[in-house]
Amino acid sequence: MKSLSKWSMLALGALSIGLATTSTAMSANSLEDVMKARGLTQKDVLAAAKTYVPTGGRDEFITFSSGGQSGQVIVYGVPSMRILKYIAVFTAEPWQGYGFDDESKAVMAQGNVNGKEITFGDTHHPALSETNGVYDGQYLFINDKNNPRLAVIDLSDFETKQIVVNPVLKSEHGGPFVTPNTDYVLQAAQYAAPLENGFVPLDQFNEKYRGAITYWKFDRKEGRIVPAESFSVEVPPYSQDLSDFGKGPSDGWSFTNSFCSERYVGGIESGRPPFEAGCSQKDTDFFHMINWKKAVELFHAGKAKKINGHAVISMDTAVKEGILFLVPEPKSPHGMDVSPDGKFMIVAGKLDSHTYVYSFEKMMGLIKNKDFAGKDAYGIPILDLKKSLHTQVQVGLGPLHTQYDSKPCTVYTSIYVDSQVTKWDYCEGKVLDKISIHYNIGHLMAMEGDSQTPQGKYLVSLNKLAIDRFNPVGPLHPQNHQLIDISGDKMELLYDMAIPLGEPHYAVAISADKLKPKIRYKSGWDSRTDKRSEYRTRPGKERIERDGNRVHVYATAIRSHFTPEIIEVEEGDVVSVHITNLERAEDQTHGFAISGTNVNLSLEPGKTASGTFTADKAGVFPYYCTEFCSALHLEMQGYLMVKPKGYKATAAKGAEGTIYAQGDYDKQFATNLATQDVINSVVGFITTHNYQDFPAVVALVEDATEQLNFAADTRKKAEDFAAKKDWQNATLWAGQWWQYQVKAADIGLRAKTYLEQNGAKKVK
Ligand code: K7E
Ligand code: CUA
Repeated sequence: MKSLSKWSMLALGALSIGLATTSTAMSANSLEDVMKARGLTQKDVLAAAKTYVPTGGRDEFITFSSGGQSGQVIVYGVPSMRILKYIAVFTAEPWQGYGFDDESKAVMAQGNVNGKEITFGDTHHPALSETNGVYDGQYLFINDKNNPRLAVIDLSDFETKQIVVNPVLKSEHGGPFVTPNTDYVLQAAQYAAPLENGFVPLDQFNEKYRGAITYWKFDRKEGRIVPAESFSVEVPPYSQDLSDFGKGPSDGWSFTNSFCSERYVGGIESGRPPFEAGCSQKDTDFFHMINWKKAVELFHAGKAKKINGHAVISMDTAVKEGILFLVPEPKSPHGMDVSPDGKFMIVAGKLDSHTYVYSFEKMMGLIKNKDFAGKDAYGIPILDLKKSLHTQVQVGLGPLHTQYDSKPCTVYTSIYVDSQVTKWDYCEGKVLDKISIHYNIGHLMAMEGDSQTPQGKYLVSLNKLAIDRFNPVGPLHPQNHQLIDISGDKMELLYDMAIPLGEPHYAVAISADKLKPKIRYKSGWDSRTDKRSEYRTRPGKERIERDGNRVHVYATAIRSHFTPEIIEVEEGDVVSVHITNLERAEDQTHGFAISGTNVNLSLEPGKTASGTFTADKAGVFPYYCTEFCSALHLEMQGYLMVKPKGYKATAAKGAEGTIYAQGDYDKQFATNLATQDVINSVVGFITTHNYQDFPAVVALVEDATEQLNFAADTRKKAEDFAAKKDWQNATLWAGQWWQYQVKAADIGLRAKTYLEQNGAKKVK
C-alpha cells in the first residue's frame, strides 16, 4: 500500500514541476488577459484556434514530407503541424535502430551503388500509393536525387522495406510518381550522362549522353518493386525534371519536363560561359509525352535492349513505334501537374511569369493527325505550342509548382521570386488571389492534392529560407513550412513551422482516417522482410549457440529484463544478439545497446531484431534497455563478458552483494499481500464497469492480466525456495513477484483513469 502511494507521489511531483515552468500568461484566467499578456490580435487567436489540437486530440491529415539531405521522411499532422515521426530511409536513424540492426542494414545495403556503401541520400519527392486514382494509405515512395535511388515505405508500420538503385541513371529528380493503380512508379533522369557505366568525354555529349525515364513495376501484393519487370525509355540529353502520370482520359501517358534542351555544356574554368547562361538561352524547353502503356507492350514484346542488365527502349524504337513526343514549354520549367480529371497538364517555367495549361485532347488530336511542328535533333516529333495550349496565365515571377483544390478549376502555384502563392482558375485562365509567404517558396502542397480527389482545406508552403522567422540557432537556419487556410475565397496564413532536418522539397498529405498502422507485430517478426524471423525466440527457449568462433545469442526482452542477462564470449568471437520483444501491449517498446559495439536495437512489441559485432577486445561491456519502458527500466541491464583468449573459468558467475534472511522474506511477502489488495480493488472497479465497451481498456486489461500471471509464477518460485529455507532466493523471487504486481497495478490504474475520464457506466 505504502509502496504504491510512492508512485502517486512521483506523479504529483512531476506535475508540479511542469506547472512551475509555464509562462506567466498562463496564470491569467480569461482569453482577453492572455491576448493582452502575449500581445495577440484577434487574427492570431483565430489562427491559433484553427490549428490547435487539444490534448489527446488528433489531426485531420497526415503529411509525409521529404527530409532533404537527411535522407529521411518527416511525418507531421495538419492542422497542428506537430511532428510525429522521422522515417529513416537512406540514412541511419538510431532511435529506430535503422542502420544499427542487421535487418535494416540489409535494406540499406540494397542501396549500395556499384558495390559502394552509400550512407547519404537527398530525398525530394514522396508519393503515396493510389487505387483508382485515390490515395489508399498503403505505401509511400521517395527518391534520392543524388545516387539515384528509390525507396518503398510500408505504411502498415511506417518502415522502409526496399531500396532500388536505378541501373542506367547517374542522377535522378523527376520521381517518384505513381500510375492510378500504382502498378508502375516513374523516375526521370536529371543530369544527362552515358547510360552505360564508364567514361565518355564531354565532346560526345550530343551522341553518347542521354536521359531516361524509368518505369518501375510495383507488385501490390508483395509491396515490393520488381526490377526484372521494370524498364526505361531512352530520351535526349535534355536534363529531364518533374513528371506526372496521366489519369482519366490521359491514363496511359506520362509527362516529363526538361530544362537545358540547348544541350549546353559549361566550363567556366576554361573561360566558357557557365551552365546557367547556356541552359537558359532558348525561349522554350520541351516536355516529353510518353505512351507508357504501349511502352510496356514493347518491353514485353522484347523490343528493349539491355544496358547494365536493365531493359531500355531506345529513342529510335520509341519514335518508330509512336510512343514519344515533345511539346514546347516555358523555359527552365519545374512543375508538371496533371489535373484531377486528367484533361489538363499545368507547367510553369521559372524564367517565365506565366503558367501554361495544356489540353490533352488537343495534343492527342495533333498526334492523331500527325500535325507536327517539326522534329528535334534525334528525330522526335515536336507538337506546336500554340495548338497544344488551353490557356496561359500570368501568375507572377518564378512560378514553380501547382496544386489542385477540391473546388473545380482552382489551383495554387508557388511563385519563387515573388515569394507568393497565386490562386488561379485554369479553366477560365484568371488569377483569383495572392498571398505573401516568408520566404522563397519551393513546392506547395494541398491536402490529397496529387490524387483524383483533392480535399482542399489546407495548403502548406514549403519555404526555402526562414531568415528571421524563428529564434536564431546559428548560421544554418531551419526550413519553414507555412500552413495556409484555403477553405474560403481568400487565403489565410495560419502557422509557421520550423523544420529542423534537411531541406524538404515536396510533401504529400492524406486523410488521417485512411491510415491504419499496426500497433504490434506478430510475435518474432522481422519487420524489414515482413516474415517471421529465423531468429525469433520464445520465452524459456533463450540460449547461446556457438559454432567455432561464431556465436548466436537467442534472447528475449520483457518488462523489465533481458534473458540472458549475462553473455559470455571469447575474444575474437563474431557475435550476433537476436532479441525478441515478448510484449503484446501497445507502446511497450524496449531498446538494446551494448557499450562499445555500435549495436543499438529498437524492439517494438513482437519484433525480433539482431545486432552483429566482433568481440575483438577482452573486457566487460554493460548492455541496457534504451527506452524508458517501466519503473524498473534502469535495472533492465546485463553484461557482455568478453574473456581473454585461453581464460578457463567461467566469467559469468554472479556475486551477491547483500545476504537476505527470513525476516527480509517475511517483510516482502507482507508488502506483496498488501499490494494485492490494492490491485484487487482496481480490478473490482474495472470489472464492475462496462470496460468491454472500450477497446483501449480491454487491451490494458489483457496486459495487466499477463503481468498478474507472471506474478503468480514468481510467487510460486518464492514460496518453493521459502519451503526449502533458501531465504536468499526466496526473498529475491518475492521481490520479482512484487515487480510484476507494480506493473499490473500501474496498468490497472491507467485503465481505471481512462474509464473515469470517458464516462464508463457502472454495471452490476
Ligand atoms: Cu522543386 Cu526537387 Cu521538386 Cu526542390 S524540387 S523545390
Ligand atoms: Cu525496456 Cu527500458
